[in-house]
Amino acid sequence: MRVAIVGATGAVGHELLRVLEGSTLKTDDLLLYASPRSAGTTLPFGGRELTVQATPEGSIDADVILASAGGSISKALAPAWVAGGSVVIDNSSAFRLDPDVPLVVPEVNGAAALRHRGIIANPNCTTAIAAVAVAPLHRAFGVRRMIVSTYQATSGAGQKGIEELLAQTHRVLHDQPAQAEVFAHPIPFNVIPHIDTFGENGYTREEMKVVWETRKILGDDALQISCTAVRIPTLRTHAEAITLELERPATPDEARELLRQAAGVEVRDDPAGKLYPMPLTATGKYDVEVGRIRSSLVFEGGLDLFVAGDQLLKGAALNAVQIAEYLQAQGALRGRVQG
Ligand code: A2P
Ligand code: 11C
Repeated sequence: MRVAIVGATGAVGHELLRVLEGSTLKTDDLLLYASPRSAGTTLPFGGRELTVQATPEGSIDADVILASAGGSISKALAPAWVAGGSVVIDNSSAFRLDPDVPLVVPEVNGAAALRHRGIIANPNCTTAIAAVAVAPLHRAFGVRRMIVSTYQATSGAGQKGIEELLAQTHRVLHDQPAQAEVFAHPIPFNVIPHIDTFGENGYTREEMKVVWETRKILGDDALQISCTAVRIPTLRTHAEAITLELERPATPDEARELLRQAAGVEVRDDPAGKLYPMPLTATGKYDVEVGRIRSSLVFEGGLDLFVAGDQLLKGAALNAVQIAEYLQAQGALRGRVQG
């Protein structure tokens, strides 16, 4: 099984390497690609140093390509990768809404991955993290309306987002002005209700991704969703407050019990013991933390909850590797090197 990572030097790329090291995906050979700027640098994997190469224009000789170098690279190169016989698991938004491309969170709709025609899309991080928590509730109680407010980490903007938070915080603490480059405004000690571009309806593209992608993953076009996406000065975990109107009423106890059984979820819900989801505790964790589960004061029989998930893991690298693991477990990924 030969696996390639395109965008290996980025924030998600680094996590792909770490997740692959602990993965059940049998990787005999790993190829690393990035921009020409990174060609010749090395990254550690399995006790060895692997050399990064410039991403080629055409096909890549790999069974699986994990792509995380941005939408324009995926759009331009994925067709050649597929033509060359690779299965592409793409972390960008380039193909997510394409009807021929499955959009997959394995705990929720893993079987959809089997219908791929070469490309499988990894969802937007905010969407994937919410879907892990909401899908079991949707299955049991039927979510009719969903209102989401997000608290999104700087890693959502890649390595440069993390670096801007750290460098600017240092500057502010030393009484120097913070110049925003990656974000629309200085991020230290601020919250910015602006992620991606604004659309004609007043919502940002990030907010509309939550709407469009959640419907596709849950397979429910009737689901009504509204999102306010906010950037906050944290490193790499997205948190989300979620309100659900349900078709069949649920108590918080029923929801907690259901979520305790759900794959990919850690119920962390003991307010008296100061136990609830937080970026500090969810960072580095594979499971999405869910807590503050309570009855909605607005929607009778509905629920309010708070969710925190590592944006680079479940929101990106982990989910991508889990898709490959799922395909392999289903016998749908045949490596060139058998054994
Ligand atoms: P590089 O580090 O050489 O710039 P992040 O999301 O953290 O910003 O990472 C983006 C990833 O995409 C990096 O690995 C980056 O490589 C890679 N990348 C950026 N531009 C290109 C390009 N033109 N071709 C291939 N990879 C690219
Ligand atoms: C952010 N959620 O936090 C974005 C990053 O659709 O893959 C991921 C964008 C995407 O900035």
